[in-house]
Amino acid sequence: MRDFRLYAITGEEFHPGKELVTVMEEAILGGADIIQLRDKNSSKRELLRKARALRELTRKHQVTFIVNDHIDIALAVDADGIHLGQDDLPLQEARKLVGNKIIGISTHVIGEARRAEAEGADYIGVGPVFPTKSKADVVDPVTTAYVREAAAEIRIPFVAIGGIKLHNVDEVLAAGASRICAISEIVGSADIRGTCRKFLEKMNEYQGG
Ligand code: TZP
Ligand code: MG
Repeated sequence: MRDFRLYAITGEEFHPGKELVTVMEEAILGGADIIQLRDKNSSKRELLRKARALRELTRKHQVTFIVNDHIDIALAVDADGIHLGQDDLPLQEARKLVGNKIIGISTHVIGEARRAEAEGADYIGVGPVFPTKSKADVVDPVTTAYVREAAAEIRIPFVAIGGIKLHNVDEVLAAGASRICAISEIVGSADIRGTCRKFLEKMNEYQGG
């Protein structure tokens, strides 16, 4: 897959009164290079409409577009890939459906990361690093200890996620993450572009970019 650094996920509850596409375009203009449609509430028709709009946006800006959970929607709009959790369709089954599209897998412990890598995931999520209000199912924060483990061992790209803010991202970068994902800190920001740029500046500090 095309590599990425700043992963922005949709979270419409964090930007009441602002359009989804406008918000995600701001993130892209700030430097987000991969966008995920994550929406646990909409109907299939509504999801399809949003996915089409975001596919158009991400094509225009040539950034990667991932759909969370819904393989059918990802295929319908020709997204670049899908993102699946530990309770979603298993990776090997998903692979049969999506062919060589990107498959990302959420992981919470190193064993899940190892399995995802062995089964051919294109990238993994590592988190939630910190407490987060953006995820309904209760998973205890994995802390930066898991980021360190992933950095030491996992060879496919991994992205740190969960409660990551401008004020704590240094800890995550110091633990070895080179890709960062956020929902609320990005889409809930009054200055989305500026927030994304600041994330990237911090990443550059650690990575000598
Ligand atoms: N997976 C692990 S944590 C999380 C997801 C989808 C939510 C991250 O949201 P936020 O607002 O960046 O904490
Ligand atoms: Mg899922």
